[in-house]
Amino acid sequence: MAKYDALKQAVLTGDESTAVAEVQKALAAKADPGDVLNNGLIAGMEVVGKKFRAGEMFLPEVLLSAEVMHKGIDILNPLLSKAGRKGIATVVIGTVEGDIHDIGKKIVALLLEGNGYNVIDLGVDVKVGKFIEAVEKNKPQVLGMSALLTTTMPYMGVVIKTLKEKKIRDKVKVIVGGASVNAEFAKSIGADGYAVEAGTGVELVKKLLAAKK
Ligand code: B1M
Repeated sequence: MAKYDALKQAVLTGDESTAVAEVQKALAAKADPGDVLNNGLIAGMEVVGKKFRAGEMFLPEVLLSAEVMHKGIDILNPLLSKAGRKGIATVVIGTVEGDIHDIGKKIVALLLEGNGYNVIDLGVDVKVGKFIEAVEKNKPQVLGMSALLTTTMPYMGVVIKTLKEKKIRDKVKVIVGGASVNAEFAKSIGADGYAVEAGTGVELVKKLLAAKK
């Protein structure tokens, strides 16, 4: 059996007790928490995404898989954060108003934390006022927005426009992501960057901050 196969299978079948046991077993065997996240939990969720697109899984099953993945992430979270907490820079992140998809955003936030960034996660269905308030109060180097619906992605443009109106657009790099977003759209709304998945999201943040220096 390949590494983390049992964990991936537990995410796929929505088997919480096995998933929790497999995460604990891997950690007890001194596995790297980031490896368990990427090659166990996320890899399992990727299979779920593929099966859903192929019509082989339905929303309630996907939701159950997501919950199981979150239980695993909850165990890994303190270890991931502790491993990399250097506080290189601050990132404020949230899923935009009208959108409650939080799995991808949470993964991006986790990987950023694992890479040493301070992450302030505003959650889901975040209104423009809350984004602005968080930028003004915390003075992050990066603002990240996630949207999974074609109906909610234009809201990212509303936030950027408001940052400009408040004259704080040049104080923060803005990155966007989520299943419905692409590089062309990101450019059209004036974002500084777009990432297709969490790993490239971290690379993008590093690149933008290095260019700022
Ligand atoms: Co929703 N949903 N959903 N859903 N859902 C999608 C997005 C959809 C594509 C499914 C479909 O119809 N094929 C579709 C959107 C269609 C469209 O607009 N084009 C859809 C719809 C229509 C809806 C509802 C409207 C359904 C309804 O009620 N009729 C409704 C909307 C609710 C709302 O938000 N107001 C809805 C509800 C839900 C659930 C609540 C059931 C659940 C969300 C649970 C939760 O998040 N807590 C759900 C789910 C699970 C999905 C799918 C199946 C999976 C999303 C997911 O978690 N993927 C999704 C279909 C799909 O994408 N295949 C679908 C796994 C995750 C790891 O990937 O989120 O893409 P993702 O994140 C990636 C990258 O995109 C990137 O990194 C992540 C990790 O690699 N990334 C970033 C994400 N954010 C980033 C930010 C960055 C950088 C990278 O920088 C800031």
